Amino acid sequence: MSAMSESSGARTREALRICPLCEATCGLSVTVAGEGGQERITAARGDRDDVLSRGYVCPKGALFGELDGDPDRLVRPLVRRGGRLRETDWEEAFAAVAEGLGGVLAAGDPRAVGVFLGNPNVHTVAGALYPPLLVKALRTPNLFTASTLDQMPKHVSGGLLYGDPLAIPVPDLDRTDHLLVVGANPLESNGSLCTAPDFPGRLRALRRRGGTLTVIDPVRTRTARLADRYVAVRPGGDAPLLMAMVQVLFAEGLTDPGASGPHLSGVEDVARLAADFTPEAVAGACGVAPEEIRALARELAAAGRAAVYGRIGSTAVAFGTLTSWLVDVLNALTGNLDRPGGAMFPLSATARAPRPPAPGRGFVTGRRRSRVSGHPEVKGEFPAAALAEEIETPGEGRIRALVCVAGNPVLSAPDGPRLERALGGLDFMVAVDPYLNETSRHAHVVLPPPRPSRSPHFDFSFNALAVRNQVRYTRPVIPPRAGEVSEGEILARLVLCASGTPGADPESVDAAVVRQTLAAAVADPRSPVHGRDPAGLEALLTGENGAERRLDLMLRLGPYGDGFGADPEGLTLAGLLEHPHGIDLGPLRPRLPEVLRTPSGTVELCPEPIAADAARLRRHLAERRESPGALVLVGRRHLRSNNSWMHNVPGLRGGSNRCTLRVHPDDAARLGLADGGLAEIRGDGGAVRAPVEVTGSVRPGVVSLPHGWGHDRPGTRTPTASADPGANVNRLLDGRLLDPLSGTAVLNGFPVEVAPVPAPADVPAAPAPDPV
Ligand SMILES: Nc1nc2c(c(=O)[nH]1)N[C@H]1C(S)=C(S)[C@@H](COP(=O)(O)OP(=O)(O)OC[C@H]3O[C@@H](n4cnc5c(=O)[nH]c(N)nc54)[C@H](O)[C@@H]3O)O[C@H]1N2
Ligand SMILES: Nc1nc2c(c(=O)[nH]1)N[C@H]1C(S)=C(S)[C@@H](COP(=O)(O)OP(=O)(O)OC[C@H]3O[C@@H](n4cnc5c(=O)[nH]c(N)nc54)[C@H](O)[C@@H]3O)O[C@H]1N2
Ligand code: SF4
Ligand SMILES: [Mo]
Repeated sequence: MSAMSESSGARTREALRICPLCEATCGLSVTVAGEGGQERITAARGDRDDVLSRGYVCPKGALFGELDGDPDRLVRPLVRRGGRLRETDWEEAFAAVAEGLGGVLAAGDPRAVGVFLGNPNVHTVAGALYPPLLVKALRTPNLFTASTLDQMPKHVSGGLLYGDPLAIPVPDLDRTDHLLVVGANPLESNGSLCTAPDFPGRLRALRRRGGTLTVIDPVRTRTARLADRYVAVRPGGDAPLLMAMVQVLFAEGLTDPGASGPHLSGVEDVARLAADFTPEAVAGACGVAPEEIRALARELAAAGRAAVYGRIGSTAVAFGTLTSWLVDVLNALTGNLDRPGGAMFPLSATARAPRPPAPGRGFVTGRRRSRVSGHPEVKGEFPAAALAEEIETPGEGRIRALVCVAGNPVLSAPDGPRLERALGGLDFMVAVDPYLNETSRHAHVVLPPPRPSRSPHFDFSFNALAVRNQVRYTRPVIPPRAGEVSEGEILARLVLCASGTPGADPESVDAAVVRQTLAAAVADPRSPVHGRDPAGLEALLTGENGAERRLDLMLRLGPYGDGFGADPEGLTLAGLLEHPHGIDLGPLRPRLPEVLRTPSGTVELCPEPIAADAARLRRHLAERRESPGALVLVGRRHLRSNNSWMHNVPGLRGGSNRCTLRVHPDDAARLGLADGGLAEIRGDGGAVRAPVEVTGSVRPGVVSLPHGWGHDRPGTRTPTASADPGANVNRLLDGRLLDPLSGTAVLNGFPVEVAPVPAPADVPAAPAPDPV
């Protein structure tokens, strides 16, 4: 796996590392130069032998070394003393956490500690293994994550349909004949909730084999330009549009659930629910002509194997849960749910081993309510948009301390300025983050994880969303420096602080999980280790540290595992390490009814909360007023970036990767906006300014502004990002617009007003003094 060479006098070696920078999880082959503590990555290429990515790499992955080696990354912890953050050693930093967190916890109200978990947690080993333990140890109801800025609607719809919020079908990209994309731009994002390295190549392959691609998006994106049919929907118009497609399928007798039919219940209820959403009734709201809606439905029904796939433009919208549900309903009604070439459930190597189908407890939300606005809990979380008010609003149960792991909510969540004020007023905040940025600058302690090259990689989340079952693991490419603390250890030590035992051995956190898991497994008659001695099994685990032993445990008890000898051919960590390019576990296979955990044991196609939300949609359509000239804003992503944290890497800046406001020429002319001029954008939450880019790619009435910008705050240490800070789009929001079923912020399709900012030369000069 790692070959040494001496070229031009410099000592280099090659090593493998799964790319952690987006959901595609490409295998990289990296060149490591230097020696000892000075080793660094000097090049990154696609690993041609990787079982999933087969050599693919995107421009971002190719710059893995530059990102990894960013000199502005923190290498030592920071502790606030006398109002200022200063570098210190790990012992002092953890002591400060124990004191700060301990002080708040000592008052006896677990609600006083909030937790925010950001997106990179799904890209790290530590982020998968420790945050659940941290939340449990804190016993706090105040958990907030990036999910309520993103895919929470998909969890709710999966929870209601299948009884398991983690049951998310993915399009079987390589075998489908027809892909209908709703609000996703994989040519920029590289795919999401669908792990598929070289997504663009897979779309081209679909077209080469005679398949068709349809894209529904208010913006004619690079993905849309590949499509056979492009539908310029009004932002937020997908719920009525897809509802009308369902209506057409029933009205024209085009439904045929196929092999999944026997597992569906509530089909007739869906027919009744959709009956009055005719294409004519929704055309105004979604901005799509009735004939085009009928064509979309007919093409979907006529395609041999088809998949409907929705992403952020279908989730972070006002009817996000309803739209996410409709995506799966369309797949089910056309016989494409759970069939090859349709939308399928991957089976990852660390998932629970399949069990005979059995009714489950189903999925409920609202077991608790948030203190200030009464938002229902969803999957144990409250809306990220409600974090600021939970800190700011006085009274019992107020959040006084925050643990923020891999999150930058000041930029990524609505109403950043309010959140900044709130964070500034906390009694204690600890951030686990490699950067001193807009959010971590408010912390009392910042704990930086090692660079990705010095961290292990396993895709606990994305293997369960991949278009092919496979498993890969990479150990740190470069051994940790002396005194460097792995992110696993950082988080384990936070768990210990939360448990009131800050001095305990961090490995004891993993050992406790291993013991608990084994105790449950040996007591379970369906487990391959039923009746065995747990201490004997624990002794069989391999791995260099607690995190690796937990991975070994999950692999061995998982669907492909060796069951501790029950299947000698099965997976173990040791076996996986012998396959540095990964192990292919085959194409996706049908999994109904085994995935189902609903009370009825069926796919409950028309759950009550969804029916109630359809009534909200009906009211929304009835009350809708056309106001000429009204503008709504949508987001966008750029290939060489990722959310808020890659703007400090010079190689990933410039070109079209800019924070500009894209405006249709008609709107630009009407509003007096010039290409390259400055615009002021106003929303309910505030105003920002950005340069205008006039382009016919956006639908009239729609403007597009990317998120993750706004690096103009004082006290950060990201000089490259701050040199050209861009505007924080989320300042435009006041945090009140949410999809009510999931608590997800409406980040797409919210109203704004746009006006030109006169260039200095255009400002009328002050009247000249009277010539006397
Ligand atoms: N208007 C608008 N807002 C949006 C979106 C949108 O489309 N429009 N998209 C939303 C979406 S989909 C998401 S997922 C969120 C993301 O929201 P966040 O998760 O809050 O933001 P990120 O920019 O992903 O930054 C996460 C933080 O993790 C740090 N980090 C990077 N690598 C690591 C690591 O290995 N370990 C640790 N501990 N930290 C690390 C970074 O420095 C950064 O501070 O933003 C959301 N916000
Ligand atoms: N390069 C890069 N890759 C990324 C990220 C990144 O920031 N940069 N972020 C990662 C993350 S955290 C995520 S969640 C994924 C997101 O992955 P994607 O969802 O594929 O990301 P976007 O490129 O934002 O595409 C969303 C599309 O939805 C469209 N849209 C907006 N509103 C609506 C609407 O109402 N209806 C419809 N039909 N479409 C609408 C937008 O115009 C946009 O083209 O990307 C991931 N990958
Ligand atoms: S597509 Fe994503 S995972 Fe693959 S190289 Fe690019 S950033 Fe890395
Ligand atoms: Mo996301």
